[in-house]
Amino acid sequence: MSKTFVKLVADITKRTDSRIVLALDPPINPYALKNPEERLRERLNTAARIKNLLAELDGLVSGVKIGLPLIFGLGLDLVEEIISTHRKSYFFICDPKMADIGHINRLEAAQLFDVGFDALIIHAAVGIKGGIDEVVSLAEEMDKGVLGLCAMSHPGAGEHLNKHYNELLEIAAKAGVDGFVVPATYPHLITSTKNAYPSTIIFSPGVGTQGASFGSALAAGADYEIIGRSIVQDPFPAVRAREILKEIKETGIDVQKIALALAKHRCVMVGEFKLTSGLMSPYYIDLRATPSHQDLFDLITSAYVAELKSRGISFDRIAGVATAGVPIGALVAYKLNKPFLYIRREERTHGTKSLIEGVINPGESILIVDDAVTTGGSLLKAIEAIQERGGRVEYAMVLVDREQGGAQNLAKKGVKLISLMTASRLIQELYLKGFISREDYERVIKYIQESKNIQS
Ligand code: BMP
Repeated sequence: MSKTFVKLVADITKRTDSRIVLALDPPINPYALKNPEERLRERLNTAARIKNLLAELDGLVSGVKIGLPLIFGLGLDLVEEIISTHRKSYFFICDPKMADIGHINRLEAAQLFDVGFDALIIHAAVGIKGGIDEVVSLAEEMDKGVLGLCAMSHPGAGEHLNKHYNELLEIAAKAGVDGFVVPATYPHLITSTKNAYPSTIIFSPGVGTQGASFGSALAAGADYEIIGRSIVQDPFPAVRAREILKEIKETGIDVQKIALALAKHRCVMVGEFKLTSGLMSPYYIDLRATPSHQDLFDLITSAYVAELKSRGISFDRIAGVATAGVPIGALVAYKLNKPFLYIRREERTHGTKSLIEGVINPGESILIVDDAVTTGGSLLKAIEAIQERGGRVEYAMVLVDREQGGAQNLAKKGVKLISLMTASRLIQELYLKGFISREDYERVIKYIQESKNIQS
């Protein structure tokens, strides 16, 4: 156990208040260039870009994890330079996923610790004796940390590695590691690990690009989320990191309680369903019946109210979108002491032929409320109807974002989507609480991921 590493992690986190560890895996392959000068230039340019990136992300992420692609690409001298430039801002973890005999592990570890890494990751599967033990003893001599990899995030990890999770966790713990690497895509493993070893730090990869939602591993019990491509490959990494931090904080609402109540009252189901759009979906969210369950209805409408208050959003009226958005919007408006109107599904065939029932005065700011958003079609129709009556729409609010392009489509119209949870997060909760099987969980998450790709 390295008190220094644990303290370093705690000190930096105190300053940044960020539970993100950046996985620094930029695409690099200088060996594709055959001219030595070009190769060197490529390395120096990459190192300079990384230093700029780390300067930009200062205060937004707490740790940086560097893996073999970057070490191969830059060489350890340049990695050492990067670490020493940013030593005060981050803790640095090396991720060689070590898995050799102890003697070799120790040779590798000595070099990695000497260039400045604060901790490294080793596969628990190599076992303690003549495996992890040599690294842990070296780490103790050099006052560094060791993290035990006990499961992995990709689907194939379920074929063998993750089946042995409990044994591997016990090995890592007995070896005296300072932290565990546990995948966000298998959230029940995080929860059981935290229960068994509450004081050992858990680092969870697999959020963002690999499918688990931001904040979901933390909610399951992890201490840090390891995030790579979602930040590194974004054209504006610092802006993206800020958004992700916000998203992580937003998961602070009673997602667990709401998810449980939704499942109990069968307002969310897993199976085969036809959506309003005609598309098929392996899960279904239907909040039309929520007013029949007072506990759930109160929980949901209170969550809308709390979120609006905490964001300090101001508006003149609330418009509910038929069908489920009408009772929810009406109660939220009542709780906030605001006037209410609603948007019909179809125009009236007589009288005004309007979609809108209620009053809008020209120039007023209208908050739209619905239960869930898929691609944003119904919300866009509502926005248009409100604008035709002279109203302004800055925000639309839903309980669940099905992550199929709704937020992006609204943004194109200048409207910001506020969602209390993503569908991935909801499905994760159902899985953790035993409402759905591992197979169903994987099927739904895969569907959500694939529909996202279709949209983008
Ligand atoms: P990304 O957010 O781009 O998917 O990156 C995840 C990072 O976490 C990568 O550096 C990868 O090597 C690492 N990782 C993982 O994805 N799954 C695991 O099970 C263990 C890991 O270390």
